[in-house]
Amino acid sequence: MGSRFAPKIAVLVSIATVITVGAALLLTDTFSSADEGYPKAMVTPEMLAELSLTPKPTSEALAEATTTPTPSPTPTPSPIVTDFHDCASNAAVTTNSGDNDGFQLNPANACANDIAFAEDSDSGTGSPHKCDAVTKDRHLFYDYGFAIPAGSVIDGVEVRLDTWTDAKSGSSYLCVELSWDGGTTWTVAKKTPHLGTSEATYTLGSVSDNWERQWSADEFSAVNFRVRVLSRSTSESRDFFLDWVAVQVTYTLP
Ligand SMILES: [Ca+2]
Ligand SMILES: [Ca+2]
Ligand SMILES: [Ca+2]
Repeated sequence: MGSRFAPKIAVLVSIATVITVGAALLLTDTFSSADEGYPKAMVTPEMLAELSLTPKPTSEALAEATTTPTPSPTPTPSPIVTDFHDCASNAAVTTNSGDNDGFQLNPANACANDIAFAEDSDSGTGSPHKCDAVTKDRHLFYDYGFAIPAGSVIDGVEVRLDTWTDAKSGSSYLCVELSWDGGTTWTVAKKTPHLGTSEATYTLGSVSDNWERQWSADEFSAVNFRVRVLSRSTSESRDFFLDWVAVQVTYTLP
């Protein structure tokens, strides 16, 4: 009987030996090759299967995915500023305007920002000292070359005056009125502070100042839009100089 089972026992002993040696080698590898003396992590097939599973979406994530996104609000169009435009035409007002010759010397010089200027010499004939007086000179400037798209909302109009006088006495200033119908009807007047004896820049109106009326785009055409500049002073010997009368419009596209 002992001889009958001897080969099987030998096989079992061999298997046990292999297992023992294998375990010893594994332990040796585990503890001898770890960098800091820690054992290598053992990853089981179950752990691998767990790692490779696609995570189930949570109910919150599903709700998020199926919610219709909120549409972005339509952006408000930004106002457009034309920059200051030069005039291309001018004309003295020849009735009810003091000497009735406006800026009689080189009036077109007021249509460009440079060293050349227009002059209204010894303006007017007397009081009262206010914008709507008919005793002082007036001059029209127009044809500003605006091309504002129809339907635009006009946000503001600015008139820039580069101007000065020959002396400080006379509390001199300039008034400006605007027309939208070729000179038939005029806005309220705005005026500069008292002028000095060297060139200074004054801006009447602002990017949000409509001069007390609602404008339409076509009212800035060469035919319709007019600037009227009025020289005012308590002195009849005052000379007014005007380098530039420019207009800038701020508008918003429809
Ligand atoms: Ca004059
Ligand atoms: Ca200037
Ligand atoms: Ca000029």
